[in-house]
Amino acid sequence: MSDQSFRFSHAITRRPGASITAGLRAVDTGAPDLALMLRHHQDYIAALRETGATVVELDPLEAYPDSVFVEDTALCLPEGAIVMRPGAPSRLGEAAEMAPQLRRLYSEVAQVETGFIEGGDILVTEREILVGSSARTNAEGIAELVRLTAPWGRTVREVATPPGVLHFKTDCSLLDAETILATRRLDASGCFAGYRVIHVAEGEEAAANSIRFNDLALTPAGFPRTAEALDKAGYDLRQIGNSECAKLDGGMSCLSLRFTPR
Ligand code: CIR
Repeated sequence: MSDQSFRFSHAITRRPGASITAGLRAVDTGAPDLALMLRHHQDYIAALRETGATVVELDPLEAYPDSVFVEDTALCLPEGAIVMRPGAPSRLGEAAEMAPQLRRLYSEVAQVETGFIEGGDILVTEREILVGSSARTNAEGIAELVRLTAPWGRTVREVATPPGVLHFKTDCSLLDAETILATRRLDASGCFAGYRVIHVAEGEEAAANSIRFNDLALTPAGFPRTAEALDKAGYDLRQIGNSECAKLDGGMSCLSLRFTPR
């Protein structure tokens, strides 16, 4: 089995700007502290670089308060990149800002033309692309994903993001070619049949938004029982502070686009 779903030569990140305080959130738990978020962001980038990858750091986009969460703007596969169409009206324009960056690294950059779809709802495994329908990702957007990836021989499987959960990957992440880290509530839907699933600890649901990036697994700090389980399972962990992004429903996956352009 290949490991292209978690081995990457590149990542793109975008520094948060002062407008981050206007970022979207389901529940208001207070304004994020930009200085602290920037420190966490630097720790995150350092961990990505530690694996030998090239990390492109983009400047803040003050017009788009949520633009630090670059994952939602594109899907990057080895065959090509696809610019998303975010379902949050305040984020729609962010995707167009990412397109020129992708064109620098990819010869093929496609575009979702209709409907809505955000990268946070897409989990790429070795065998398939899982896409969760959600408040941000609708049937038309999913149909576009199918249309654009079919020529690359990719299989798309539609699954459901649990009600009240922002994105599909808010509740799961890929750990290796056959292992998924997930909340019990998402795994209970049966969407991971055929995969090995490691559950986040009870009460540590926010740890499910982690990433496998080359030899490392990046998890949000503050979830000791899940970290212990992952450590025991043999993953090399880096626990990254996420208190400020968490106020805006963001986690490890949201903060980067990860890819190896062919
Ligand atoms: C939003 O609501 O769009 C942002 N505040 C958080 C986006 C998190 N992105 C992700 O999970 N991929």
